This record gives sequence, C-alpha cells and structure tokens, in this order.
Amino acid sequence: MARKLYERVGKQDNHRPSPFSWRARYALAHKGLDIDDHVPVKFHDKESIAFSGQGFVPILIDGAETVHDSWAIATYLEDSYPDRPSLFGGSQALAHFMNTWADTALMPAVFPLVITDLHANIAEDDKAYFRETREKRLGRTIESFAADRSAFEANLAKALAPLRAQLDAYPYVSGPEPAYADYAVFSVFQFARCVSPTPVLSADDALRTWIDRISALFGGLGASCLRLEEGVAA
Ligand SMILES: N[C@@H](CCC(=O)N[C@@H](CS)C(=O)NCC(=O)O)C(=O)O
Repeated sequence: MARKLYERVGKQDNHRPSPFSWRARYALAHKGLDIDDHVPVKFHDKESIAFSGQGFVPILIDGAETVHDSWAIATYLEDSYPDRPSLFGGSQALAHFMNTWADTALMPAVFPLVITDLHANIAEDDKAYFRETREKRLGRTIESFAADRSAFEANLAKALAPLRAQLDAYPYVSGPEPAYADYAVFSVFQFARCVSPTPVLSADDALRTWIDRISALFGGLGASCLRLEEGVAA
C-alpha cells in the first residue's frame, strides 16, 4: 500500500521545515509506518494539492485514504492502526490540548523570532506569495513586525513556563514515554531550527535536553532535517 506525504518545501526540495509535517512524520514513525514518497509543495502551489479539496499541507495519502491537517492525520493513524503503539499515551484529549497550545501559544511566540529567516529561506518563486499573505495577516511588513526582537524573546520566555513545569515533573510532555503531545510541541522548535540559523533557545537551556531526546528518536529523525547550517542558507 503506497503511502505519500505532501509537505511544505523550503529553499530546496529536501528542506522541509513545516512544523505540521514534522508532526505527521513523527506520528508515522511512532506507528512504525514508512513513507514511500515525500512530495514537496511550495506555498503558492495550490494546483498540485487541489485533489485534497483544500489548500494546506501536510496531506497524507495512505492507500485509498486522503487525509489533510496534522491533527486529523494523527487521529486517522491512531484509529487505522490500533495495534501499533498509541500516539496519545492514554489521553487523546490531553494530547489535543497540547497540540492546541503548540499552535496558539508556542508558535505565535516563536514565529516572530524566525519570520524574516523563514522568508529568506524559501524558494525565490514562493517569496511574493509568502510576503503578500503574511503581510495581509500581520497588517504590516514582515520586517517591521519582527523588528523588536527583545520584546519577542521576553514573550517567548513567558510562554515557555508551562512546558518547563511539565518537563520538570516528567521526562516527556506525555509523561513517562514520548508520544504525540511531545511531537506537537517539538515540531515548533524543529521548525525554528530548520528555518533560522539563530537559535530561539540559549545554548544551556534545559529544554534542549528534551529536544535532543525527541530529535534522536526513530533513528535520529529530527536530526535528519536539512538545516540551514548544513547548506540551505543563501
Ligand atoms: N492546521 C493545519 C495547518 C497546516 C498549515 O498551516 N500548513 C501550512 C504549511 S507551512 C500551509 O500549507 N500553508 C499554506 C499557505 O500559507 O498558503 C495542520 O495542522 O496541518
């Protein structure tokens, strides 16, 4: 049964920084399911994913099934492969909360710190679409939005408090073992390190221990990201 993952592509085809596709990749790896084909999709390329009836990636094709949205992909995999390791460590509802926290609290705190590097490190023919859609959403230019870096760093420090408290109490966000809640949160840090050469966490930040452990799972899946320092940067 062929399994394909349509993913946002960065500056070149093997640069796949999207946090949402990292979630899908980790969910598939957790279930022990291989991906036969990764299909790179640019921001402005809506034609190649029109078959899915919407304009966002990731999209998973699993045999006869087409599923879009990273959370929908996770729940699809959990329901379709119940005999494989559970993605939700006993509570899908709590994993859903963490997924929502990653999207609505963590991502908005990280995004301003990396948006200019993200724009610099997407394909040339994707830049106009990215700038236009993001500036419409932000109500100003990317550069003026991102200008006050120290304010955004202070904001991120505040946003990280619940994650730090959780990892002080447990080895993983999901408790004793890593599961989807970890991947949802990790994906945001992974996105940041895939698009920006400037780290969002200091070198001695305690969160790095957990990030490194998630990165090392599944044969070093996280380390397999083609990062800027490995040759993607302009
Ligand atoms: N809630 C969706 C969000 C997916 C999403 O925002 N995908 C971005 C990938 S970076 C996208 O396709 N953006 C298309 C666009 O900006 O036009 C998920 O979890 O999969």
